Amino acid sequence: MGTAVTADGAGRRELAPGAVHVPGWLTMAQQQELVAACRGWARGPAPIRHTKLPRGGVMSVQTVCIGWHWQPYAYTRTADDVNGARVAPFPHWMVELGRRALVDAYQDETAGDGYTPDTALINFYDGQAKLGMHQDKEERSGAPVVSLSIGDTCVFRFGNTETRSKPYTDVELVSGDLFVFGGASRFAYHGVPKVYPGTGDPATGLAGGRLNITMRATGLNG
Ligand code: MD6
Ligand code: FE
Repeated sequence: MGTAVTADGAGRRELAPGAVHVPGWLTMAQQQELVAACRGWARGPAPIRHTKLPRGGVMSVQTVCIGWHWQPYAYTRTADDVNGARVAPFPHWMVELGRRALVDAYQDETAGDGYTPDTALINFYDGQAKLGMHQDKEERSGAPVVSLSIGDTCVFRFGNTETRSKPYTDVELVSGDLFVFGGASRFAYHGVPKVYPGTGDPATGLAGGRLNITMRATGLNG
């Protein structure tokens, strides 16, 4: 992966303590590399699928995991609700990308020190896919979540830590944007109520749809 470019002052915004949006953080080359990597993981060892929900439904978003496999509501090393395969390892280049994300989001050269994400959920949105308000709380670590968006623009709804309803702030996440969820915002509710089809640049390698990568530290061993 190339070097992260961030023009400070070019729209970096702290929505709440620890929750930072950095527009245009990924270069086109980085977006292309991420799309290619995600395309590979989507094929296997545990193929991308619509995650089954405990009450019998399925998510409209399609998800593939690396490092650890997430299904509602636990992490395992094997994709037991897909094909039982052990998921692909979490690559070191993505650890480094996550560390650079924290440095740039928090404008602090030391913010990435000691950050070792060990899983990523890779979400793909096509058609009418969306994601309801939720907290990411299966991790036994309060380390930040680093979110990267590629492809179609979406509305990202950033809420509060108490309830899945108002108050919340809607932000548009555009291809290349970084969003870091840490500190006092780590367990805030959030969701994706809308994706705008056809707004992404096919030059990323994504002909359509929206890709979102969230890296996390699970706090699990083994
Ligand atoms: C998405 N993102 O942007 C879904 N979770 O498609 C998330 O659910 C998310 O962006 C935790 C932290 C950042 C996120
Ligand atoms: Fe989430």
